[in-house]
Amino acid sequence: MKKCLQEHKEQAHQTILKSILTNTIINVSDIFHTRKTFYSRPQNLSDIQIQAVNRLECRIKTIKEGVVVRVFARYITGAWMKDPTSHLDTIWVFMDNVEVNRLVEYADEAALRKDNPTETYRLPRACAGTGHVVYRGSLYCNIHGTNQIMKYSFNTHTILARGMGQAGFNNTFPYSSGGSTDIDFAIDEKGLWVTYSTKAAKGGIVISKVNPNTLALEQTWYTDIPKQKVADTFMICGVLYAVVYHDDRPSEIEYMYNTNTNSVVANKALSFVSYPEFNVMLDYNPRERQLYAWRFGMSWDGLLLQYPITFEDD
Ligand SMILES: [Ca+2]
Repeated sequence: MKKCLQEHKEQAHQTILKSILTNTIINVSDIFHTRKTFYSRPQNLSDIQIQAVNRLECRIKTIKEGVVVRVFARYITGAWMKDPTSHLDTIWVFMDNVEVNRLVEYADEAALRKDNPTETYRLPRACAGTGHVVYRGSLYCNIHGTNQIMKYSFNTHTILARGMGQAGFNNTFPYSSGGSTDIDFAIDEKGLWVTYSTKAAKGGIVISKVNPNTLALEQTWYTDIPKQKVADTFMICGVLYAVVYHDDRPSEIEYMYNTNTNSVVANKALSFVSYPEFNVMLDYNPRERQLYAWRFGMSWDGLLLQYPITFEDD
C-alpha cells in the first residue's frame, strides 16, 4: 500500500479531480439479503428499529460514486459521523486515528463546509482507529491502547467502558490500512454492532451485536473473512460488507456475511471506486441510506465523502 502511495503521489490532484468528477454508478443488484424484513425510509427516527417492516428483501441496487463534502488538509485519516437516530443533522469529526480524544462538533454539513464548529469535546479517554460511531446521543469507540469499548454520553459527559475479552487491539488485527483499526463499530437498521478479531478466530472477522445501554455483547458470529486483508467493513440490515483494497484496481466489496442466516453471501467482487486512493473509514448511515467515508487523498489530504445507496424497493 505504501508503495502504491509513493507511485501515485505525483498524480495527486489530477487523480482526485477525476475521481470526484466521475459520477460512476456501480450496479450491485445481485447483492441481496435473505431477511424478509426491510427498513422503510423513516419519517420519525425515535427508534429506527421499530420501523422495520415486511417488504422486499434487503437488496442493494447501486452504490454511487462518492461525493466530497469537506477536505481536511494534512489529516489523511480520521472519522466523521452523524447520529442516525437523531432529528438533528449534527456532525462529529475526529481528525487523525492515533489516540484521539478531541472530538469536533458541527451543527450541520453547511457548518462543516465552512469550518464553523459549535463545540469541541475533550474525551476523558482517547479513542483508537477510525471505527467510532454516534448512536442515540452517545459516542462509541475503542479505548486507545486497550481492547475496551467505551460509550461517551454527550448529555452527561460520562463514560461507560467494557472489556472485549480476547479481541485484538493496538494493531494486532487491524484493517489493511493499519492505524489501530482493530475494533470497528457499525450502525444499521438492526442497531449497534462491533467487528474485530481474536487469536482463536485466527484473524477472521468476528461480529458482535452490542447492547447500546450496557455495552454487553448480546450475540456473536465468527466468519472466515480475513480481517487484515480487508480495508474496512460496514453493516446493512444485518449483513456485513467487507471492502478490499487493491494496488492495481479499484477497491471491491469482496466478502459479505449475513448474520440473519449465519452464512456467507455468495457474490462476485463488486467495484467500490476509490482507486488509487482508499478509504480509511467507512460506515453506513441507515437514516440517510448512504455510506460515510474518510478518503486518504493522494495529495495527503483527508476527503470526507458520502456514497449514496439505492435499494431495489426505492
Ligand atoms: Ca467501518
